[in-house]
Amino acid sequence: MIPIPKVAPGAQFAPLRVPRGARVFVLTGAGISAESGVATFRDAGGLWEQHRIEDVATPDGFERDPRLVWRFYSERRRKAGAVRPNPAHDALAHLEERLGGDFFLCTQNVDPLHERAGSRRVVHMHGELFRTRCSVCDRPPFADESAYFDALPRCGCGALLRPAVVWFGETPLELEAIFTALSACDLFVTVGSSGAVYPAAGFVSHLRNVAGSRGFARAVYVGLERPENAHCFDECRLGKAGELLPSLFGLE
Ligand code: BV8
Ligand code: ZN
Repeated sequence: MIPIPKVAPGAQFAPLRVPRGARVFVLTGAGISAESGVATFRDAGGLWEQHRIEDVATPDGFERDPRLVWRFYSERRRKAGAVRPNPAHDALAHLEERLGGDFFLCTQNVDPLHERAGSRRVVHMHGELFRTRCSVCDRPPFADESAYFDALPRCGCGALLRPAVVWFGETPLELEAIFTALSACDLFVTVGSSGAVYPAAGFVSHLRNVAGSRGFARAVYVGLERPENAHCFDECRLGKAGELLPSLFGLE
């Protein structure tokens, strides 16, 4: 039977019980970085230079107009350079310290805010803004804070360099490790994601089909508005991540 999600302001819920040894999987989306001043997709999506994100963040978009795409990512690099983590990022860095290997942090975000808050094991399933890779050869992706507003960067092999992010139509990174951790977790929390983009938005329904060794995991959403996949969660705790995360986990 499909659980009826409790959707209510976060303040109405008690902290999530996390017994010793419980395995916790947290998936974060653009909403966790919003209070740090990083625009979410739904905010920036339709407005960006009259292009939809789905049009510029694609291999075809890069093929069509690499300069436009590099401007889009260079602008985001410039803005992300100065931003600071907020209490939501700090809360997850603290949780990693407390839970160690029982904690799995997967982010859809390409910003480095989890790392800046002190998180050490962050799975960036959609890649990273401050890394660049070759669009053709298998030279490994490398750290790159540069902005490319004019000249297009090229690899030694002659091909164009591109942001080391996962575009629409491309396969997300580390899916095997993600699904292994998903299948083993006891508590699944999504923070700040509209639930519009797959396969990330489908992680929570994967839980419904796979019972871990201790029965089905509990699934909780934390974010400003009801996500598109709200029906898959046991609870939707509405509010700002920076306000709800610090007291979300009741560690035992
Ligand atoms: C793939 C990196 C095959 C680049 C990104 C038709 C139907 C279903 C699926 C598809 C379809 N057609 C195509 C697809 C597949 C497609 C897809 O899902 N498209 C959508 C548009 C329908 N997906 C793909 O192409 C993916 N690849 O499918 O490959 C495959 C599949 C499985 C296995 C193997 C192969 C690749 C998708 C990755 C694209 N790259 N980012 C970059 O960053 O530039 S996606 C990008 O948008 C983000 O990374 C994120 O994943 C996504 C959505 O963003 P959110 O994080 O959810 O942010 P959003 O703005 O939407 O929402 C913010 C939320 O925060 C809101 O709910 C808001 O209420 C809340 N909020 C705001 N402020 C706060 C807050 N919450 C808390 N506190 C606050 N203060
Ligand atoms: Zn190359």
